Amino acid sequence: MSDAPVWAKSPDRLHRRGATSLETPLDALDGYLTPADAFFVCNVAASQRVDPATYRLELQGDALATPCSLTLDDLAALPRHTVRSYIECAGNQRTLFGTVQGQHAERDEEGGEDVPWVLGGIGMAEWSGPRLRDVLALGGLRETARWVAPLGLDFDNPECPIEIPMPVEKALHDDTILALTMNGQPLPIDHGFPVRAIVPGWIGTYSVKWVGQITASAREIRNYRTDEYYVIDGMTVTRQNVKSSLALPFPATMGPGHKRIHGYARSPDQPIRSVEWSANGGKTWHEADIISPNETYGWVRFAFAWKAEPGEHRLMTRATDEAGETQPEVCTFNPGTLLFNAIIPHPVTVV
Ligand SMILES: Nc1nc2c(c(=O)[nH]1)N[C@H]1C(S)=C(S)[C@@H](COP(=O)(O)O)O[C@H]1N2
Ligand SMILES: [Mo]
Repeated sequence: MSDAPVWAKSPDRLHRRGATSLETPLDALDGYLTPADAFFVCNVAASQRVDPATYRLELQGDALATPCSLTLDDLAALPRHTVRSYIECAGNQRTLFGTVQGQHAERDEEGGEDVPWVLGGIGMAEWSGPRLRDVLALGGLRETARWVAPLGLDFDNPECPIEIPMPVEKALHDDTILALTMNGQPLPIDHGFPVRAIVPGWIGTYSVKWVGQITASAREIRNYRTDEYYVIDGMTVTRQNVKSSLALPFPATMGPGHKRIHGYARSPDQPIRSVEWSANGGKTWHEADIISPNETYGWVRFAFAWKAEPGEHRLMTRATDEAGETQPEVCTFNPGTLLFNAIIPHPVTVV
């Protein structure tokens, strides 16, 4: 690795997780979109520094009739599409398998590092840039195309090329874009400057940062992440699942009195129908208020009033999306500790 600092932004507002990742303290957020300086970072190595002047996006592969090399101006000249989407690491909340369910990962040193996320391996932003399908059209995408794999320029990593193949249907989806901006500003270095993929609803790893090459092929493109790492029961994980979590430290401590408790709930591809909360172990549930936009691909911010009385409490929340998908009481364990989405009994001590 070079001598450049691991992150371009200050890590001070975030929790360090492993050598190269940063977790958002959800309790420090007060709105719908996550500001870039508070947005979590899930990096396999140091953030890549890319020179925009010499940057090229190489389009290649047997499913392109006219492979080509594009500049940033070429990308910026295409019609822009804006998507408000959260990105959540597949391993977000993985430590809760241990702290809530008493289950511990069986794989440690082998393969990639399991980032020890608590609640904040997630962020919500407005992304804008050309649709991936319009970019692929410049390379003359053939009917034979089955797989499309963006490649990250952060080659100086211990794992492998970060080249994440997705089926062509997802690559051609209306809302799959190559983002040039985040929350109306050029992409920050830590979030993929100058170009990143945004693959809404799918686990964060598909949203490849610092994209320098895209391969389109009739043949399956293999990668460690999709073959081995992000796998449950032999199946590659793609879609996220329905979750809710409180915007409180885990565990939380607070003084007594009337409180307004906040949190975030999300479904990968549906608006949220309801968020319920319980302070008595799930015997009775009450409706929380949704106090933000409620959009496909977005999370929602919710709030409820709770009278904090001295003692030990467990506050639970349960989200249900418009399709009726809801959170389980227990999340089935998987050795990769991925996709933890059980109802969380959030420990709160009132002193
Ligand atoms: N090139 C590259 N892209 C990457 C990664 C990476 O390490 N290198 N990490 C992925 C993972 S695992 C996640 S969860 C998201 C996180 O996006 P963020 O760092 O902008 O929050 O980026 C993805 N894209
Ligand atoms: Mo991740």
